Amino acid sequence: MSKRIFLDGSFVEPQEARVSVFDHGFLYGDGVFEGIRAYGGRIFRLKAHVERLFSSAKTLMLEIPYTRAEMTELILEACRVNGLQDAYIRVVVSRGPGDLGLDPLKCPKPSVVIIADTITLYPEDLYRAGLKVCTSSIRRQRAEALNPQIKSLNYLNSILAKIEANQRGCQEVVMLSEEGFVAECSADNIFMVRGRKVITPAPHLGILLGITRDAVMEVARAKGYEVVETTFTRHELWNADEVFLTGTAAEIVSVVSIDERIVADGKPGPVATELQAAFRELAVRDGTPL
Ligand code: PXG
Repeated sequence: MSKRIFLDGSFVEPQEARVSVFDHGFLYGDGVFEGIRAYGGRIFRLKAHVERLFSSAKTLMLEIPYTRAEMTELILEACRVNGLQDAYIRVVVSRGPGDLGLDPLKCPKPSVVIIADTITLYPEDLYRAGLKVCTSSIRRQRAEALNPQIKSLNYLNSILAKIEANQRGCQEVVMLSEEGFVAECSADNIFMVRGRKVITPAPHLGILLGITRDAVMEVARAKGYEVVETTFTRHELWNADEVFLTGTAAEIVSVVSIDERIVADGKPGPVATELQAAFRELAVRDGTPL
């Protein structure tokens, strides 16, 4: 069954879900988005996603034409109208139609789109085998240029890195900060394990503050690990006991090879496996019911 899509005030059939070619989301990547998951009839960390959407929009001075409560309800409704218990939800707020100049003042009405559908990012055997990743020559853009905390429609920095991953036969790509420290991946945050420490790049390195990252840090603390947000280089990453990635789509996925260095014994490690199970357990229990 085709999924009905929320567009500017009502749920419409997919073939009617069209936005203008004059929309500055299309012309300039001027807009914000969220990717959200529902597990077993509950939307995971819905409040945090809505909050991040509004924060991204605030920085861009993009006025979302709904309150946080209304947006929350619309996201829940997008799952309900499509009978989805498990879903991947994409919320997009773009600057809306304007003229051909980039001035946002010429765009009086933002476009709001909510697509609720299903997703599988990586096939299940990749979770069992672990990912091969490489470092991109493209540095994560610095916060002074475009803060990676803004989940904007302009993903070219990530896409340029992802192109390199594709060319080298890697499933994801490590992006470094301008200074050369490990920052994050093209669409995932990164963690490493050393003994009982679960370590991830600190926010000041210029990363998207992932909602899965947050949940994984919580879960790791609850399991008795010491969680550290810090600065580290690829040397530490290559020599870690384990490396794994986190993201709404990927959840938690192990990395077994980085820049042709095999991580530990080349198999997904016990900590990532334990945290993955704990995360999945949290995800079905913790969300906002539909
Ligand atoms: N870093 C970046 C740059 C991201 O785009 C994450 C980290 C993880 O954040 P969350 O809040 O999801 O834990 C993201 C996730 C996808 C997809 O379909 C994911 C993202 C963007 C576009 C597509 O996997 N963002």
